[in-house]
Amino acid sequence: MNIVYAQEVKEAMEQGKAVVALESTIISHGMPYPQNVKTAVEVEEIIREGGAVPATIAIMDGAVRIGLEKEELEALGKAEGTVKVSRRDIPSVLSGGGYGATTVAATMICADLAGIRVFVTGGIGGVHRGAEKTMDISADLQELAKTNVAVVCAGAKSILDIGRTLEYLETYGVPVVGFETDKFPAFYTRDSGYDAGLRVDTAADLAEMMKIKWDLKLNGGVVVANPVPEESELDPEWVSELIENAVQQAEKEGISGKETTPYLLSALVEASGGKTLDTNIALVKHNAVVGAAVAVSYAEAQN
Ligand code: PSU
Ligand code: MN
Repeated sequence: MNIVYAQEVKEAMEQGKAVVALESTIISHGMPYPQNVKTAVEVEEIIREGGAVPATIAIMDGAVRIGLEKEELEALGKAEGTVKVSRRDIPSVLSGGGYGATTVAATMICADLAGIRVFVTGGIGGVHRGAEKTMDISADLQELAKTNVAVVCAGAKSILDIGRTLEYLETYGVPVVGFETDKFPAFYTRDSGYDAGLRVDTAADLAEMMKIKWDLKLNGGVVVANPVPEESELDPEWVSELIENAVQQAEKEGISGKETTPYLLSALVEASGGKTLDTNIALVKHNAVVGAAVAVSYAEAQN
C-alpha cells in the first residue's frame, strides 16, 4: 500500500508511544501563508511537549504520508493547486499524483489505516445552514459515524447549522463529549447555546471511554469538544454578525460544494481584520495540549 511513515512516527509506533494525527486541509485551505505553516510547526511542538508524537497527514506524490518533515509542511503550506481531499477524493489524488490536503474525514481514514486513534484539529465540518435546500452536509459527519478515531476540536463554527449537526451526530451514534464543559463550543466562542450531551474532565476518563467504546465494537468516532481559551474568545454577537454577512456573500457569489468552507474562513479573516485567524490559531494550540494528553492516556490504557 502507498503509506509512508515519517521516521519519528514509525519509531513511536514500534515503541507503543502515543501518536497524534493532524490534518492538512487546515494548512492548505484553512489559513493563509505563512501563518498556516508557523501554526502547523508550533502545534507539532506542543504535541511533543505533551509527551506524544505528531503525525501530520497528507497525500504527496502518490502516497499517503503519516508524518511530514518541516520542509514538507512548508512546501504544502505554500503550494498552489493542492487538492482538498475528503473520502471521495483519496483514490483520484493517489493515482493522479501531486499534493492532497486531507480534511477531517480523510485524515480519520488515514489515521485509522495507521492505527492512530487520536486526532487534533480546529473545527469539524457539519450540516451547513440551508442544508434542507442544498443538502450540503460535510462528509466529516459520515466518517465520524463509522471510523474509530477521536477528534479533538473546538466544536463547530456557526457558519454551520450547529443544532442540525448535533442531531445528525446523535442519529449516527457519535458521542459528543465536552472537555471540561457541559456546553458544545462554537469554535470562535465557548458556548454555542447547545449542550454537548456528555462531559469529561480528565484525559484519563476520556481514554477509558474510548477504550470501552471500541472494545465493544461500537465503531465510529468521538467528538471531543474543547472550547477556545477564554482569553482568545471572540464576542459572540460580533462574530455572529460577521458570519451572517459571510454566508450571504457566499450565497451571492454562488459558492457551493467543497469551496464553501475555505471561502467562508477566509472571508471571516478579512472581515475581522485577522481576529478570527488569531482565535483559530489559539484554539488549535489548545486542542493540541488536550489531544496529546488524551493520546498519552490512551496509550497507557493499551499497555
Ligand atoms: N473548519 C475550520 N478549518 C478548516 C476546516 C474546517 O475551522 O480548515 C476544514 C476541515 O478540513 C474540515 C473541512 O474537515 O474544512 C470541512 O469541509 P467540508 O465542509 O467541505 O466537508
Ligand atoms: Mn460541503
